[in-house]
Amino acid sequence: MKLIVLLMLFCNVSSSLNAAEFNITRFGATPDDESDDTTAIEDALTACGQAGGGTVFVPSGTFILSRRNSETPILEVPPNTTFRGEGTSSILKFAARANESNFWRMIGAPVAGGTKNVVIRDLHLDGSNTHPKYVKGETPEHNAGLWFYNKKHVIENVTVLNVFAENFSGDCMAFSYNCRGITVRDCTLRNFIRQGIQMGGSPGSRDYLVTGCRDLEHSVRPGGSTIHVEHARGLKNVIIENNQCRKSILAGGVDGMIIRGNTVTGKVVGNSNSNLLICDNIIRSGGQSGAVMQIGYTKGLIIRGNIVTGAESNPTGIYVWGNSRYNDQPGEDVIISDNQITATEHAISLNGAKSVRIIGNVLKAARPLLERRAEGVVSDIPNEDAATE
Ligand SMILES: [Ca+2]
Repeated sequence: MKLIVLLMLFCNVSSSLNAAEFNITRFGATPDDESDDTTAIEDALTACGQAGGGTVFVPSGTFILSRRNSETPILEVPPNTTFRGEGTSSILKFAARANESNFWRMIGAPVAGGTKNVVIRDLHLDGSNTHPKYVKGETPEHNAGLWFYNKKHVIENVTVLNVFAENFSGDCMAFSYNCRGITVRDCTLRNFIRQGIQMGGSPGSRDYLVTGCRDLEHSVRPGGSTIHVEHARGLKNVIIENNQCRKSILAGGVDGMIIRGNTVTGKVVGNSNSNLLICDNIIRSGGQSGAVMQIGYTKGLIIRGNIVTGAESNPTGIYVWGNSRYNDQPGEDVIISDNQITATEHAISLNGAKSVRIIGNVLKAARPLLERRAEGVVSDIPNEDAATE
């Protein structure tokens, strides 16, 4: 204990000269053994917070983490902190009993006060999940790698860079209440039972960027999407760009969203967005049912320059819909242009849509355009190829 105090003092002194570094092994963390390292890493983060910020360093090796008694993040990253390792050799891993209980959340913001100016990088997070798929009541679906969520305090300016997160029975990474300015860049995901990257929000949440991320081949059955926005609650300005997704992108409830340049094996689905641009993506059906791209209740929608390829199971390429008894917003102010769409039945299907312009698409389908409950459709598809039902 004396040693730890001395080291903390040393770190405090050195922080006045340059950003202090807090190596978790100097706080008692031991790599590659059975001993639990939770307290040691907590102490390193606490010392960094008390110093006003700095770098908490995780050297190569496997360090074991366990849940405490609460549902809060196990490791709380204080403001002005870089939490970093050396890459995939720096492993933070849940104890095996994570498989038997819920609410293990590895890294997040302090419950008291939130956080800001945080970088999490060059780490390998392992949730130790051995459940092969989601089974209600059995799979601990709230065990996550990153979990940034705070009901009372703001979480601002968080960058996650080059993190490999795998084997989580819930989400690999999750951002929700009170998050602002979130960047997830060049991260790799594998074996999530729920979502790869889950984004939600609350009033005031804004400015999320997910780019350069991918999921590797899974040896469990993911129940969710590679990238997912749900319970957005007023979230504004989300960019999902240049990711490689083996599962779908599902994104709803956002005002101001760009889904651009992604390669998706699965679907692109979104409901109740406004001001949504979906462009330059390559979307190939993963064999699910329904349309390959399916966008509902959206005002202000541009779908441009995508390559959309359906399988036998996806009779429709792009489906724009709205105006139901649950939500009277039609798909409104829509431009569908310059896409290449291949589908067994309909390339483009409108159902509950208003003010739609369809131009310059290359369509390979039994019927290029199906219109139902649609008004104000301007299309360059010859009349004899369009159908109204
Ligand atoms: Ca250890």
